[in-house]
Amino acid sequence: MILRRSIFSRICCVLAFALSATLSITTDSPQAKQSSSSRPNILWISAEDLSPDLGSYGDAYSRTPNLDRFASQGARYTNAFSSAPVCAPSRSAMITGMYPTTIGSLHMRSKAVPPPGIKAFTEYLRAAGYYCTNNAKTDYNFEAPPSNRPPDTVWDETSRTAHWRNRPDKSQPFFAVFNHEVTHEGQVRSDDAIYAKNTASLKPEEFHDPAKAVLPPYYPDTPVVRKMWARYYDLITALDYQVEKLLKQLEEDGLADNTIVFFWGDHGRGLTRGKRWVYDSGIRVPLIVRWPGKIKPGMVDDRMVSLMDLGPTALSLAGVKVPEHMQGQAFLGEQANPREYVFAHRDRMDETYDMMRAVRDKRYKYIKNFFPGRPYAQYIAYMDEMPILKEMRRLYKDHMNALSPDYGKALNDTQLIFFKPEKPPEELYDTTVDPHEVNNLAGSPSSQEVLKRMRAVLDKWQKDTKDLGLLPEMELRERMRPGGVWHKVAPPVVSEQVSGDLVKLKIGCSTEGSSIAYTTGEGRDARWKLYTSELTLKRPAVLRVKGCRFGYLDSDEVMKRFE
Ligand SMILES: [Ca+2]
Repeated sequence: MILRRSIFSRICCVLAFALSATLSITTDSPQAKQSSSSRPNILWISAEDLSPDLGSYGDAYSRTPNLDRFASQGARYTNAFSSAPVCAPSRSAMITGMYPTTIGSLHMRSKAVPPPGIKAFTEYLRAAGYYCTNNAKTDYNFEAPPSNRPPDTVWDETSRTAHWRNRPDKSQPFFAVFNHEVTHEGQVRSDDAIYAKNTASLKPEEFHDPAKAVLPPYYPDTPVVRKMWARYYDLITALDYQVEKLLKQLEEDGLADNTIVFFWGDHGRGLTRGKRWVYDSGIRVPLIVRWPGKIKPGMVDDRMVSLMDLGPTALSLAGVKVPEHMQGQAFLGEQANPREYVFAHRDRMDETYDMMRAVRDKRYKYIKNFFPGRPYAQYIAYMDEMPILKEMRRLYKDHMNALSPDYGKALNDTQLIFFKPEKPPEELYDTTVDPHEVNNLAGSPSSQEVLKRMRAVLDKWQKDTKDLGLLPEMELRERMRPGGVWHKVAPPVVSEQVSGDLVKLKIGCSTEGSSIAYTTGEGRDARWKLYTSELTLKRPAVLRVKGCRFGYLDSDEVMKRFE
């Protein structure tokens, strides 16, 4: 325990130190004055719970004409992975550029407190003069009550109306995110009315025929499974229409040539043995990047990319130095720094504990199961709502019940893997010949060399990145937020210097790792900006400031009136 405690506090110290060196970017930004014309806009189009089940990725069942055309205009990444197979941990990695296992956001929905100075990468973009919008999901695993929204230092706008079109100065470069929820697991299994609404844009011939579905070998072939599979693909076609609408808006605004567009899924498909597992079905995602004049149209890029690299890549493209503490690595722009492996983790999912770690190179996947005594198919209330899983559990019951006519034959050996009472401690798959990861090579004599290499890589990564997974969650929580009491950022201190009509203002905050938001507007709809350097206001004026930090309550607001 003492050893673990010291490791955690050491991480905090190291990160705090690393950040004190990079904080100058946030507190003083010469880039902000730079001309915007040379700086590209960046647009992220993300989709929920989406594997690379698109026509451009060679899936003949999928109807995605607009995304396929978009892919033909840019680069399609064939080895892109999320760092976790579920929303909140994956999104915590994406927004900070850090491994959730390092900063404590590894458990699904945990309201973690990251070490000081772990900021949203968008703060560095805002400091450099970008207008940053998010429409609309956040789910970063750090949000504070009562609003459960990220601090006002993170985005210029985050809402269902957030849009690059709202920026007051149209010459300001923007970074805009639009997250599409239509493919989320909850939509796949929604009732018929919601499903009909979600797929209203599809023509009758665009719906997917369940009879023609190509199912993974670990699913039983039944009408229920085929129906869910086809519905997921119908929703992908609905997504395809939504993406097209957004790309058209970019063209209407004359911005397509100076905007780098990223399309990606936040983790793998929201179907059984996909989402929540570190198999490729849970972590491999589509990633398409269109960069006019720079990326050759229609190219295929097979470099290893993690979604946590997206933030550093945005910084690299915007000409902002990637902070040294960030574990994500840019894959485009001047600071591109390619990686050989991606890593993934699975920890508590809702109410159910498990712990898996995975490392993937272009060919092999190695998985270490830290709780081999627990079955894959542990009950998780929300996950168990999925009709495919209900069907599989029904068949497994028949398979095991000697009184059933299907005793011993309801599921085949591949379909039974998911229901094994225990897991192997290690799994190794050759994804080039076994893309569904059902043939575990960990015990195969001819695979021992690969197994040793991958095991050593994972072990080193866990040590290097100070993996917090073995710490009981209650202890982790107690360290992050003793007694369950939320930390609150100290109120910022404003120092002023009046000369004639003008007031010069410097703002500081004593809470380590905090950022400062300010506005000169009054009322609830005031637009909060990120404070980066000395302000000059003309009297009469109002200044409102507050201190913010991920995992903390905002400070009390400080208001000054200059008559
Ligand atoms: Ca998701």
